[in-house]
Amino acid sequence: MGFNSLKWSINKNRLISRIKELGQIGRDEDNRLTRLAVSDADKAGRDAIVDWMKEANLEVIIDRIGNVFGIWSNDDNKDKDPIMVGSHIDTVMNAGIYDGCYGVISGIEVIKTLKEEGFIPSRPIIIGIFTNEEGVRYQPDMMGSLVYAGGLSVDKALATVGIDGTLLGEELDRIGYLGEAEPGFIQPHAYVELHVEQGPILEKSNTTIGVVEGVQGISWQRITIEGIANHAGTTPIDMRQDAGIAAAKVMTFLRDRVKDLNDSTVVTVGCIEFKPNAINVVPSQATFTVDLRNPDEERLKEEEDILENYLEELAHVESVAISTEKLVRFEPVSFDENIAQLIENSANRRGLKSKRMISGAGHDAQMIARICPTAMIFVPSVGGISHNPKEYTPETDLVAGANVLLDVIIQLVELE
Ligand code: HGY
Ligand code: MN
Ligand code: MN
Repeated sequence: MGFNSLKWSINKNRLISRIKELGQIGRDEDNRLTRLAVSDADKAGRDAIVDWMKEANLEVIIDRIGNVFGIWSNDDNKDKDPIMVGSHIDTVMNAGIYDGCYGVISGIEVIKTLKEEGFIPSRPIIIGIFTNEEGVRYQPDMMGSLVYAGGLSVDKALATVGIDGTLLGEELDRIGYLGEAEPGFIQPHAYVELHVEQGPILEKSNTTIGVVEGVQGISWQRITIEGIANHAGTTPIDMRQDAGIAAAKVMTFLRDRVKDLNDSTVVTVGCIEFKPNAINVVPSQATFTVDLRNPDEERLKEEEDILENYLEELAHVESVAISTEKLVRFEPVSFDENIAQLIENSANRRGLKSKRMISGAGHDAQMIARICPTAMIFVPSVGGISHNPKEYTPETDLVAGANVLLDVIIQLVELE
């Protein structure tokens, strides 16, 4: 490698100030950060990132699903497959400022640093923002990267109706990010995503760098339970067809089962809605989501089957009708060992403790791994907290992670 990049470091003040600046975009009157995919707040965040891409003299291309790419290429290297870094800037409700944003801003920072150091890459380097990684407003999650990787047709994705009844394609057009490039228009030579861990593993082991070897499988489904509305005061308990109680039984069944399993299965019921949702009416309908995850595909399938059997039995016991709708199903993915090595070597050279691990959270890298060698770099989340305004990573760790990304990009570019 012609450059002793070990001495190179990204510009800490620029990195931290941009993370904080982006973290202010999309706050409500109570100062809560919510930048749901393809919302006005998302537009404002995208506009800020595009400004930083242009300030870095990158060519900006937007594809049909609204993925945004900043491209650094020259006449000598423009015909070679690029090294891509990226992540997302859409958030959940009342979010932290690091999830996704850290990886995007670090990607621009790495390019800025390489330019300032006079580095001339033998391959183009691209920084990408993928649309709708969170999947809160429109499902599935990791939508933009899934479309980019060919796992979902762009027309089907654009026709997605959100939880607020809006059409994704219309919203993309409204915020000015309905691009023209065909998703997948550039075949990356490799993809690296830098992200906060969002869990407790690195902090608990007092480790700075996570060398992420893969992502666990994800199963999202919506369950609807139909009972019969009745009077809360006059209806004896044994005459009720109570959708609410049936839903509560599913939730406690799942939690107790996973707790007893005490393995790597996790389950979450994050959304629930009763109808008619009145204090003195036995619920006629309960609709809720189940997020099941496991790093082992066979085990994840097993848990899905066990839930399906439980629902069949519960319908009889509670005299209710139960239907399910599959929302998302991603198998576990394994990342590229060579890139994992590069991450580990960089951490070692920089005197940073590193640890191999699997990601509990879904990421765009999970999708891009379908089309090119891919890996992820994690830095610790204090208290393992994420999807929460208390999400926090110390500045020293943010800088360390971005410097490891810098090293890995240089080496990927230099390796033939
Ligand atoms: O659900 C996830 O793991 C990611 O935050 N979209
Ligand atoms: Mn994320
Ligand atoms: Mn997230």
